[in-house]
Amino acid sequence: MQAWLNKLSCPLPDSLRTPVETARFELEHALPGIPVQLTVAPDRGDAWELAESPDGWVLNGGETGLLYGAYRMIMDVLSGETLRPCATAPRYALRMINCWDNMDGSVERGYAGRSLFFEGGRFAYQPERMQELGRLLASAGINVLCINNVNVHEPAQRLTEDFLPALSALASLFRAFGVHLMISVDFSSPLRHEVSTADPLDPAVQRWWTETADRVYAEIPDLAGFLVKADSENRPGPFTYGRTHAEGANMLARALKPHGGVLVWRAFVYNCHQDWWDEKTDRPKAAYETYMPLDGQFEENVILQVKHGPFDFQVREPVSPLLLGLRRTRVSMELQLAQEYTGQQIDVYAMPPMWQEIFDEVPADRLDAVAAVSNLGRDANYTGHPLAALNLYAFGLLGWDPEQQPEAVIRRWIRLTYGFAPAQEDALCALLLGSRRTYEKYTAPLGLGWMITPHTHYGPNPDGYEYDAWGTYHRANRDAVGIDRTESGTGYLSQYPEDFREKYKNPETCPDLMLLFYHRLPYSFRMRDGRTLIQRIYDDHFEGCDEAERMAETLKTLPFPEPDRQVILDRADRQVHNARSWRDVINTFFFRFSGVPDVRGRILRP
Ligand code: GCV
Repeated sequence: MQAWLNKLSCPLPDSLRTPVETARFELEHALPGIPVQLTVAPDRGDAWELAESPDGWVLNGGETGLLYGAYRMIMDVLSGETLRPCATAPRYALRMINCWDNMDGSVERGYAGRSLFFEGGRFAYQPERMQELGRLLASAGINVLCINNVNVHEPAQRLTEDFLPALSALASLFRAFGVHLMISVDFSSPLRHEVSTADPLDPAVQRWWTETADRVYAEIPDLAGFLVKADSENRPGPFTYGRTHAEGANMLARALKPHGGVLVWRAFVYNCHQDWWDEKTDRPKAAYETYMPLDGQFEENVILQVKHGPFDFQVREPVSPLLLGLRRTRVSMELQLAQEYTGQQIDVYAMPPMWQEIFDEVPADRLDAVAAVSNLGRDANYTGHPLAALNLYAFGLLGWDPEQQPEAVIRRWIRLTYGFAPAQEDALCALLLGSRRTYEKYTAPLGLGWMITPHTHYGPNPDGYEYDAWGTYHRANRDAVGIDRTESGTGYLSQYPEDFREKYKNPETCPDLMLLFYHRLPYSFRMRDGRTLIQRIYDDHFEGCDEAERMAETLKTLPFPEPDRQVILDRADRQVHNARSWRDVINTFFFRFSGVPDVRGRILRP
């Protein structure tokens, strides 16, 4: 079972070494009746062009371009579209998947089984599955795969001698699909190799990293680079030595530079030991405060990777002010396919509508790269929930061209994956398009986020993080809820450009769905449609739960093939259970605090 390419049943031979060989093989086997001449233009990279000739088609492109073009032709034909001459190049040079896989085989925030790459502290993978994965990634235009967790644990932390040959063998499987591997490294690694410090300005540390990069690149010359999580959630980093993140990142970048590697440095830095009494510190401000003063100080092969929102992949967050502010730094925007806070691949949650909102806010020329935390695992269908494969596919397509409309992407995925009749395709498409909004309605209200069960992050717990150290407070009491993030409050909003501030600063005009992100409001606050804030919260939760119930009914009517059908229906039942639990817990929480009954007399627990 290969998600959207399940119609391409031809197994891939071991002999494939280059993207051009793979392009040729795939075209010959998937489109045997369509003559396609491949012409390589090495300098064109990922770009490609398709033209008609008297004998058929001519596909011209860089080596990887030909592969992307071949998959596009195949998917056009498989999804019933007519081949047309066209030319295209990706908007972002790096389209990266970040796996949070540990070498013991577990996956941090993984909801699709154990690691595809590791088990028992070693590399352990099925070569055929790696080829299938290469095919899936390349067909979606994804070109970088970081295989290990940003929280680097042993033995990856050590970069041991046997790590590199195994990494090299894996890299050669993905090479045929134009997918470059990347590895997460631990900033304190030198300390594990008899260097007494990890201070980035210490010559012994610099030497250690240079030699390490030389060793790594001797084995894997086309490694994309290193990914680093530093000074974040208790990971080591330059702050220990009184150095800035530019000093830390640049030291590593210089070691990679002779090899053409990039250093991806994550900007997920905040105080995770906050005192909940402290009302001055506001976690969403942290990344901007840390990195804006460093804009322009990074080496040119450093890419700063910024989560799309200022918190951490909540259902609704504003776009990170850092993404709008940085001008002289190369930037990657990080999305999360793993549904950590969005239903854990049990609840249906199609991401393209959410991403469209994000891409609309970030000027296209601000980004060099996009990255997404993986939703992959060893489950037969790769993504746990068969419908979650849409998110992987859509990430690749939008990383190539962020202007593609969610509906078009979703329809194309349905056609490739299930080939339903038009009415069924319409029903599934509508369900997927609405799934994020539904999920949003039955979980934490109006931009508040975070009312989840601590640590596992599935299911409701309104006070789960309220008296904790993670900086994620709603501060609900009997009169009001939310945090004032305008200039009269924490000042977060002043990290944005003027037009953005104007849009959100006034609760009377702030878009409803962001209201409680920016404002602290009494339950009696009048929404623009005349309802009170508390009534809006109740209504959304009743509505969201009703919608989840209807989604489950719709899913039952659709002719999914087995084994997908069974998995989808089981998970739909669990989603309904989850939605009812959220509705009841959140509504009860607010009812108990406010004492305000539902105007429609629906039952709330006293
Ligand atoms: C990999 C959140 C997640 C962590 C994750 C972290 C990150 O805090 O809960 O599991 O760690 O984000 O993005 O680094």
